[in-house]
Amino acid sequence: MSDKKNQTPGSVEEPRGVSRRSFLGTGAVTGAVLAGATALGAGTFTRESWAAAAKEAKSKVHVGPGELDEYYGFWSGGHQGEVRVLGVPSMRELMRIPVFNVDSATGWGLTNESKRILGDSAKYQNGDCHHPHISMTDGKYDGKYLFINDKANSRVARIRLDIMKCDKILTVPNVQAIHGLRLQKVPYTKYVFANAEFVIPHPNDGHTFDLQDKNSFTMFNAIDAEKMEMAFQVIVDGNLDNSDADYTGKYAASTCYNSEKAYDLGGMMRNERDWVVVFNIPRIEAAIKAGKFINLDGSKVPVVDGRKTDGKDSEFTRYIPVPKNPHGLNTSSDGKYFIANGKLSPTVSMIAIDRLDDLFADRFKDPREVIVAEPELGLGPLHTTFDGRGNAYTTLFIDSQVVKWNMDEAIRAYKGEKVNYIKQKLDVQYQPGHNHASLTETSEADGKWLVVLCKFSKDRFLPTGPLHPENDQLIDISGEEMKLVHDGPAFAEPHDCILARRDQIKTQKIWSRNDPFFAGTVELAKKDGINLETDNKVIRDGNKVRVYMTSMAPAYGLTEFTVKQGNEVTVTITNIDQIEDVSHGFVMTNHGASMEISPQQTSSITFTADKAGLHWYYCSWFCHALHMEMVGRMLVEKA
Ligand code: RUQ
Ligand code: CUA
Ligand code: CA
Repeated sequence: MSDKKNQTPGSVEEPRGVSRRSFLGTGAVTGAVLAGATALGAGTFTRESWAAAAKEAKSKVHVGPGELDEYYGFWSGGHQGEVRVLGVPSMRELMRIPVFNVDSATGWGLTNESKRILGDSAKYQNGDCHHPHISMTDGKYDGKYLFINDKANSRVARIRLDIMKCDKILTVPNVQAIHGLRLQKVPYTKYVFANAEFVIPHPNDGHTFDLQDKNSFTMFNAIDAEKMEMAFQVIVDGNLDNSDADYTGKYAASTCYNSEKAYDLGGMMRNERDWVVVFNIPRIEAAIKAGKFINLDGSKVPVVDGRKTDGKDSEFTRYIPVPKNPHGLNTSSDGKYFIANGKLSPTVSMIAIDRLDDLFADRFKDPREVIVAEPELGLGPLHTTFDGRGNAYTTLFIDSQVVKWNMDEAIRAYKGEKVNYIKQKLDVQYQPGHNHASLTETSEADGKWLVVLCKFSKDRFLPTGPLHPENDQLIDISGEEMKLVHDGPAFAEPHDCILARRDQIKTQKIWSRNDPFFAGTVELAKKDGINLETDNKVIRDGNKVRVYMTSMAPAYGLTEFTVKQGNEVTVTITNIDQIEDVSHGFVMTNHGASMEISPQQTSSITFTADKAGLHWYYCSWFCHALHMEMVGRMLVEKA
């Protein structure tokens, strides 16, 4: 039966005659299983509030044709493996940056340049991105790099924001599943901090499968952000989920949901409290400098042991008990608190960063003395973000809400004062994971926009079969009241996103001829005595044939080349167009070869000419009125 009352203005008939409430009922199963909750917070949204929000949306979100957005948004592409670039507040998708996936349009994963960057891990064609973060100087985005994790194959990638291409990928050794990822904020992003989630035996060679073995553990990882090499690893108790760094450059903190080191659901929920582990970066650096480290399982990376021994803390870490299976870990933009989100507890735990020196100096009897508040917010708190005005916004997965609360008032309430720190609860659609306010990870948090990344969209969009899009919602937080202004369907699954002011990102209009992105290819051409900007030549080297040509709209420098059947052919093309936006492509039909060649770029791709006969190649980016005519032939002679 159609339930018109609960429809979004402008939406179509309820799909398949199922009411919104019954959709919500289905969703409740997920939440109920997690926390033993009996009902999903269906909320109190009405047709009237949606209508009001929709009206608001028109004025706030509308970015007219030809107008530019105020913010860049970088979205994780989840297990699709890419990074997406959006304009905010319009939520228009501007670009996709392939990273851990294979991309037909740009040739990522197919070209020699991308394979060089992918390195040994080019054999994996999947990835699972969660956490995109922009490099910082003095606690502000410097616009240089964006880093992102790959949970699936334990990698970390770096994207150069001037060209919006991935330029480095590192596989973290001796761990499984890089999940939480955050950057050092101060004095600059020297380290990328990356949590490896799963506990594994060391060496992981089948000698044991026992997670309680003393050599079964996971590690906290620090990566040199400029070199994209491992800096150090820290062995920890329990597992690691999310993390963040502080505004002094001294501490990083991570949540652990599996302090039990269990291998099953029941086991992982056994303890009422798990913990936040805090890392003392200067102490770790000092130990490594003094040579006090070990190497693990054949790797050269310095490793220190941050586990407790006989209940005694190591010099590198402190474990702060917090309830229960905590998930997100967020540093408040005022630099004062690490906030651990309770997930199976309705609370978040506020850790005072200015008490951590005393904690490491062992001045407290109980490590929980660093906790200054533990406000109760609702069911399933996952992540918290900040508006720079003293308010925090926490997603409640099970309640399907975002709760706005005041940090100072939560601290006063913890001391026993009667204050209501909760300012507003806003229904979101549905089951939110991450949320992210504009500039929230920096000291410049400006409290304008909040993106809430909902895991379920249910009935918010036209139905697309059993697989639904996610729903990334845009909320105006500039006033006292949060207002939902936009629904944005997204493909699997943008766990997290980050917003930067548009003036913080500076991009190149066309490639520089000496860009390191294709320097390896330029180097090889030099060995063949080729001038890439002028030469159109075929070099024969035994079974290998290297074809060099230019491209300028609407023609390739070579419209024909001949090889022998079975030859390994490398086609290297330099786009000598200087005009912004005149990208060419190269596709060799029936050979699985495709690549982008943007203005002043050199791109190359290698394939086997295994079929005798004539094979057309063509330009794949519409570059000119005569784009269809931008073709050539590969003539393959019978072996
Ligand atoms: S985690 S939904 Cu992969 Cu960022 Cu929290
Ligand atoms: Cu060049 Cu189309
Ligand atoms: Ca647990």
